[in-house]
Amino acid sequence: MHVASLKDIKNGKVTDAYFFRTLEILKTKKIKKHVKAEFIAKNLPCDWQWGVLAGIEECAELLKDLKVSVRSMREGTIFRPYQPVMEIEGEYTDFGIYETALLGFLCQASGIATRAARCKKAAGMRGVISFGARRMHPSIAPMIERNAYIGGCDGVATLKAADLIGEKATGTMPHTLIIIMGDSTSASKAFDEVIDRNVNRIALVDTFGDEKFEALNVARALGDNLFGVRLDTPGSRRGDFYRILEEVRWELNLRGFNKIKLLVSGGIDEQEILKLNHFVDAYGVGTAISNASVVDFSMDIIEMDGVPVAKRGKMSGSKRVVRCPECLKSKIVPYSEGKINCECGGKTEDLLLPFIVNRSLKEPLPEAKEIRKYVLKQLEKFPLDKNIE
Ligand code: PCP
Repeated sequence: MHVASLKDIKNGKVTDAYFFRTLEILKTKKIKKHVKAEFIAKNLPCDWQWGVLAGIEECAELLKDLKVSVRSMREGTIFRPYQPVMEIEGEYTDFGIYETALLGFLCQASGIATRAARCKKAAGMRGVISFGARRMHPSIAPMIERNAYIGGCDGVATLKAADLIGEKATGTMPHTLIIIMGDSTSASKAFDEVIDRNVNRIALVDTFGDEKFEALNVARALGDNLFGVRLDTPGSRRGDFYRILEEVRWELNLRGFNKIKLLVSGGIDEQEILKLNHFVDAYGVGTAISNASVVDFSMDIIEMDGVPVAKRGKMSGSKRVVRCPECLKSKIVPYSEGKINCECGGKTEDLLLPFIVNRSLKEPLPEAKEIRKYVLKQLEKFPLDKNIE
């Protein structure tokens, strides 16, 4: 398989060669520099106003064995452009070759978690299920879905990812089952007879016939056993999806099937969700999350032998990021700055906290469920696209 193992990563096999050459030069010239290097994103994809930090748990896996001290934002922290999300302190030659891998962990995971959070913010209490593993290399499916979950998705579709987050895999039924069984009603009946009763019965109603008639057929066939219907209407037939959903909802309600939920999938993202929320109870989101734009983090030295130094375009010196828990306004200040109160009168809290000290984690790593809760809590106060700062 064309993928690197954790052993490859730890052995620096996925490091850009020029970091190795830098190491070779410094070692040959016996140059030892004690540095602080910070990770920031100068901007976010698609004009996002905020990002969700993810990938920290995998960074810990790499950093915990090195002679470094690390300050980091908690995984799941909502951050802004230019805010340092992690800072490594130590001999540059002890961690420099891991820049490629550390950035890879943060950039992709944070893009996925942020897109998931945006979809969840748009959907509110409605369900958002990660359906996108099939769009990416299977070896990273657990990473994709774990970060979709901590970003706010209510469920994941693949077994390995479900194990990773300590949840049951979620899903409905594929078109394949309807094609093999002949129609939605036969497929739904078979599903109802065979599948564990704890699995919601969600019938797919767009394979052969019109969604509203298929939905009525399976509703009459399964009665109270039917939890919901999924519409994955092909693009060529999708037309005005809002009106199709309105019709399906109307026809089901007219015949007393008010409890039956409507789920949609196929080309769904936060904008589609905002359009369809009036009728939809849950969304299956694939490509928009699994193929989310990466967050363009970079790692740069900002202090050397205790002296602030940075390349052009970067602010030198070690920093703190403080945020007011009341109004969630945040600020970047020099590390040496004293207590900071928020203009709203609130006491600010530090977001960049000691994470690894003397080769050990300051605190045990949080479970995925806990990180998700933390993200959802913050999301209550962060609008989708308006800047509250
Ligand atoms: C797809 C499948 C994916 C959905 C759509 C994600 O339907 O259900 O999970 O789509 P997206 O990437 O556009 O968000 P099909 O390809 O019809 O597959 P199936 O019959 O297996 O449901």
